Amino acid sequence: MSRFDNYFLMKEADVPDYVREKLDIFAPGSKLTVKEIGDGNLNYVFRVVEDASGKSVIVKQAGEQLRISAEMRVSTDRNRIESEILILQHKYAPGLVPGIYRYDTVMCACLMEDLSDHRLMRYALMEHKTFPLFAEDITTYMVNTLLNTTDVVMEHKEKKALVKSFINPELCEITEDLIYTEPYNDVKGRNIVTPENLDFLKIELYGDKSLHLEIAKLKFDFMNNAQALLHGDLHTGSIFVKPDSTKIFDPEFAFFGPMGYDIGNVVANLFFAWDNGDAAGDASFCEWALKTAAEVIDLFKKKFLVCYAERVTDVMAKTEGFAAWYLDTIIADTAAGAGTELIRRTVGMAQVKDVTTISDRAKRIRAERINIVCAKDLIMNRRAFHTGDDFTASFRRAVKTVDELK
Ligand code: SR1
Ligand code: MG
Repeated sequence: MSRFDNYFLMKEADVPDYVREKLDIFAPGSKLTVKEIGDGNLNYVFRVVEDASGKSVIVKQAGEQLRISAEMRVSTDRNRIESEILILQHKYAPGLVPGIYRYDTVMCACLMEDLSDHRLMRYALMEHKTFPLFAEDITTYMVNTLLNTTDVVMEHKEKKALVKSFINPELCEITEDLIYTEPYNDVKGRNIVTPENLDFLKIELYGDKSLHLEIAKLKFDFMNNAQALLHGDLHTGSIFVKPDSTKIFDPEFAFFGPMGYDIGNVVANLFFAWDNGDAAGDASFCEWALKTAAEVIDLFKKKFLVCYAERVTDVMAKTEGFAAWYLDTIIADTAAGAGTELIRRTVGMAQVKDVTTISDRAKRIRAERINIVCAKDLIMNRRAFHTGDDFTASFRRAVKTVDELK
């Protein structure tokens, strides 16, 4: 019998006993220091350090209520999903995800590698730090984790079994609501709108019926196109960086969906980094952010085609012309994924600090409008996006449009 045989939400004081019970890495009786360092909207994250040796481990536990809102309750099974996908991704993208030492479906917690020598990418970007390896690393991660879990590569019955084990209905419902519904109608009254932009958003989002039609199509594609095993929440708060290393973590929204959703999230979050850099007048950082966004698209395409040729197993997927057609649909989905992320982080309940910390009112209003104008182009004209330059040209056009409207 152990006090960890039944679920409860741990406090810092519970964690040393928990870690000693689950892992054998600390010396018996040694002093362990625990700090809760969670920064996301959902979970509790404890860093445990053995004072004498400096050895450390992370314990991540899913609470029954979300940190962002006590009224929102989401299955704690998300911790199993996160642990299992990280174990799988470690196989496909070694070195690019944290190691999982153990996970526990009773306490809904996992014990994982401590990456405290890295920084959360969003915060580093908000200091306008640049990461030359990022486009290479994130595209290797995306091609390897996404393409290898499609029916193009994976044996079809094995893939269907994986689809089943990564059914993630409650976390998907959050996405269906926050990304594909509420930004367009505020149906649950949870949107957060900068008051000076309310009239603009009423016209551009709430009142635009042709936009609603495209979002409806995208919503049902997100829900029904089990193309690949997605990270599901691939923003810069789900990425740790240091100059020579990138680690992608926090895939609790994982499920089988359209891969452009992940790729588009990365691109949109580089645009948020631009917003912050531009408000601070850091032109060279802004150029890096856009150049990197373009490289993410172009490197993804290049590596995708190489990996496709090496790994394709399905006979029909080897048909001449199919790989290029399939990739083109992924890039259109990427444009849509970038657009929906730009919109939901501007009006939805979960926003991004890159934009919300812009203290100059006029600059923040401008940044939000640029994001919305670019987003609509990305969504409405998604099939016209093919190259990295197409994406950054859209963003630059949005800047010009908003500045000319002033
Ligand atoms: C209620 S959860 C809000 C957001 O936080 C997560 O990180 C996801 O991005 C989700 O949409
Ligand atoms: Mg998260």
